[in-house]
Amino acid sequence: MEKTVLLKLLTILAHLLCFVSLSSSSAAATVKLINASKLKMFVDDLPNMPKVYGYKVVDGVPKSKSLKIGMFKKKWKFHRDLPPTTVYAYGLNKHKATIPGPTIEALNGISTDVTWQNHLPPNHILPWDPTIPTSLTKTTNGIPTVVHLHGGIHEPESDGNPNSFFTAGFKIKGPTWTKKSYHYPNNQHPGNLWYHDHAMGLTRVNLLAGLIGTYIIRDPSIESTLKLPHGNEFDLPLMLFDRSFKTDGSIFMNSTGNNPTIHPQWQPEYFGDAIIVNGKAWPRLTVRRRKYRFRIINASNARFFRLFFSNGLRFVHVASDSAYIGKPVTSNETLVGPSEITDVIVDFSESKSNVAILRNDAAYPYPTGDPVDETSGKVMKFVILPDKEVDTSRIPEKLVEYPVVDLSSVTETRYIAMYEYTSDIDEPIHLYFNAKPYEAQVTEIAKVGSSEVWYVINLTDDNHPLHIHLGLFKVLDQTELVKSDEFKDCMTKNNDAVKCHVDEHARGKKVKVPDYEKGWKNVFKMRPGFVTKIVVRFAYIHTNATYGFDATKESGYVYHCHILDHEDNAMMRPLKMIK
Ligand SMILES: *[C@@H]1O[C@H](CO)[C@@H](O)[C@H](O)[C@H]1NC(C)=O
Ligand SMILES: *[C@@H]1O[C@H](CO)[C@@H](O)[C@H](O)[C@H]1NC(C)=O
Ligand SMILES: *[C@@H]1O[C@H](CO)[C@@H](O)[C@H](O)[C@H]1NC(C)=O
Ligand SMILES: *[C@@H]1O[C@H](CO)[C@@H](O)[C@H](O)[C@H]1NC(C)=O
Ligand SMILES: *[C@@H]1O[C@H](CO)[C@@H](O)[C@H](O)[C@H]1NC(C)=O
Ligand SMILES: CC(=O)N[C@H]1CO[C@H](CO)[C@@H](O)[C@@H]1O
Ligand SMILES: [Cu+2]
Repeated sequence: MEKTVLLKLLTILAHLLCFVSLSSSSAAATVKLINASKLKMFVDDLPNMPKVYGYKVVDGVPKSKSLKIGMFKKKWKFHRDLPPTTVYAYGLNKHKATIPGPTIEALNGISTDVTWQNHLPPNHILPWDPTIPTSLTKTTNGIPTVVHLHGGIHEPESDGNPNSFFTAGFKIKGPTWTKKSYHYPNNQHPGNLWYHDHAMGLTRVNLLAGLIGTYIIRDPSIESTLKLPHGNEFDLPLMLFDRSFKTDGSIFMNSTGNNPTIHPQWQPEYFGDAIIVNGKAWPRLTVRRRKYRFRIINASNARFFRLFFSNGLRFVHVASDSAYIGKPVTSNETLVGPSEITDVIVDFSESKSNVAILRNDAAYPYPTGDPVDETSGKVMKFVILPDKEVDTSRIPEKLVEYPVVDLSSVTETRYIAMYEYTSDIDEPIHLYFNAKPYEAQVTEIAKVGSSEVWYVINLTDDNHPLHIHLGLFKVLDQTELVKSDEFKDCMTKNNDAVKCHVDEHARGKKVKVPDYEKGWKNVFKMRPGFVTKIVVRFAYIHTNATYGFDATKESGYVYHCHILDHEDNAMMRPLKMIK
């Protein structure tokens, strides 16, 4: 605790020191931006990110493995006609580092240890903000980083707590830092995870700079019988994000806050005008006339994607976030919130044309913001070879059924209200859960092995993707608030959902949860003006077993909004486990 107080004092001191130089440099900057719509689309091939195996095979038997993965500052070409961009990239070495980083392949039951090494020079390439709760207090001391494996079920010391950050060579370590090498047991259900930076107050800029990558856990005993498309050619992660660029190729992030007298740099939502897939702007992929599996990860700071194909091809959902769903669900479009993962089969043999454009029509901010234009409305192009192929992969009738949660076993009910605070000029200053900053004493204390019901009450105008570390959840229902202004007034005064009679206000229209999102999730889009009821499980969902590690240790876990700009300021709260 004392360390945290000290850190806060240092932060305040740093504000005083940094404010002048940072704000004057941002005011002086006259940036020349690239108009993304002038970049020719579909000229770069979709990269297939390098694979790194989190296990080794000895005499035919898979065994645990230790990896060293670094973070490097380097140049990256996002588009044929863009100058090389300075980025931060994960990789086995600087030369091999990519954006996104290598895809880590792990096996169920075989643990992977990763020493994440920071090789970043001291000055950040993007405008951070010293006035939000942050791990970066001076421009010259190194860039704090810490890796979170999103969707992972592992001990707190390996969870990448925002205050477990470290700079190059582990020179500066955050107050909750405990170890260099992270241990991922991989004992969970098979599925899609991703790793990304999580440093306090820097998540949005560290990810924007490129610190993201895919992590897949496979379980051959379950997946081999499904016979879904597999192998390097037919089973591909697609990591989507949006970025804006300056004419010199550097990433553009506005360095003037929307409330500059309060936060000189922080803006509530980052949107870029170029849509990037696996590190290339509007790439193309030549595909065979057969089925493919795409693990689509939305790694943008704030952009939602509602994806559909220009030629009517459909998505067959097999999983959402990290877990298989019970049965495949077919849809013509799919909405992916920040950090959500959708896992789909696309059968190109059903295509009537030889070209399919993957498009996006989600407004930004979602759902009430601006419509997309021709530029942000396109994602990538598939060129479909003319000859139909023999395809031995299939879409089974049943996928993977997990034990159902017995709602009578729920031991705790919580109300999680989302608040946004605005300034005199009606611009957001910060956002909190339950009117509490991150540093306020932990209020969400859950029992290992238990199930809880959370009512998530969205009192803001935005859709916030809620992400819970460690636990998985199912969305039970979404109900609109009636007399919502009266309710919001009461909540603003009392911050007490029971006293404000949430049950009498949660009586409006119900919005159906799409079938493909009815499985176990770790992120869900919380609609504005709605109460979303979820059941959270703190145990393995596939066996119902409790964790084989001590989840009760410090630094505990967190839950947060996955719009990174919100998470950083500070729509995030601690989550503590007890026995
Ligand atoms: C970018 O270029 C397009 C097409 O030429 C034009 O319609 C649009 O207004 C430009 N956008 C900006 C921000 O200059
Ligand atoms: C940056 O943000 C400020 C404050 O919101 C705004 O006035 C300015 O136009 C923005 N600059 C660019 C280049 O978008
Ligand atoms: C990605 O997530 C962001 C933030 O939640 C969201 O705004 C955007 O629509 C998502 N995009 C896709 C393609 O899912
Ligand atoms: C998808 O189907 C729904 C319902 O049939 C329809 O309302 C929607 O317009 C379709 N979307 C696209 C992109 O075709
Ligand atoms: C899973 O475990 C919990 C807690 O021990 C128990 O209440 C629940 O009934 C179990 N569910 C199944 C499907 O076994
Ligand atoms: C867009 C929207 O529905 N906004 C609502 C969010 O919730 C608050 C409180 O219930 C309402 O006041 C907003 O109108
Ligand atoms: Cu996360």
